[in-house]
Amino acid sequence: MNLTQDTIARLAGHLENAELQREAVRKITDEYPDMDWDDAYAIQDAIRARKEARGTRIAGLKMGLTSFAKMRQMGVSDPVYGFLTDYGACMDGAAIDTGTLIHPKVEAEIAFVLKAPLKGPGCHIGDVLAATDFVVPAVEVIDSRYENFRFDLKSVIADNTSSARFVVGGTHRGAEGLDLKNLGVVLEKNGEVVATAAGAAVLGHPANSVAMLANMLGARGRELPAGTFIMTGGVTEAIAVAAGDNITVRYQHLGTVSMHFT
Ligand code: 0L1
Ligand code: MG
Repeated sequence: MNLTQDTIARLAGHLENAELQREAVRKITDEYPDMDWDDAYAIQDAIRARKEARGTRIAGLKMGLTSFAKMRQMGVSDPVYGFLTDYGACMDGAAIDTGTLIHPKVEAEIAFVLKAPLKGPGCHIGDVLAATDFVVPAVEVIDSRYENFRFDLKSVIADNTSSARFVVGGTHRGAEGLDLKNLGVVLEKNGEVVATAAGAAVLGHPANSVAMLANMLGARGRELPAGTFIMTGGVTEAIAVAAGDNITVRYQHLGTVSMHFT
């Protein structure tokens, strides 16, 4: 690690204030070009600790930048992980207030809930499918705290991978008998199809994203407990939304998820 504990705590406060006050800031690597991956996750952990100390519950975990479409869109090359908050959870059909966000975008995702713990290293798709209780369709609303979504991977990890809101659909299915690799997803904005994809867009199969998360956490001595809700990353590029927009995502075999932005 290259940053001191004081600097990590200060940057965590800086980025969390940007979220809470809805004010975009410059990417933190401009000021700290030498920060490393451990520094970046330490800042994310410090943001999580600040929220938990104020009573926020962690609703699950997320993988980000898991599709080639997203990596290309953001000009980065590796997946990242972050956490989801209880106040970020929105019901299917919810009205989401853009006044509480900076510059939201939506991503269609496939989420997993575990019935058994998973711990890396060495976790693979077979382990994930055996440990999966069910899968559900979900839409993530990301909202980078950085000006114009201008960031690099370390800055984005520190900013809890742009996590803001998420909407979970009501149709849950066991993974057995579901062809998650070929599962089709159609994203509509205001009634027009703006993106289409299949589950394979996420690392070849969305269960690979869960395995990668278990392995990334395992490298830090952590595991995924039974019951964890995990969003596996956008199958398409992220779509910008503004007040007045309606989003509906149709998932083959898993129903629809929709929301309205006010
Ligand atoms: O969930 C994601 O893929 C978001 C990762 C962070 C990058 C972004 O804000 O698009
Ligand atoms: Mg996402």
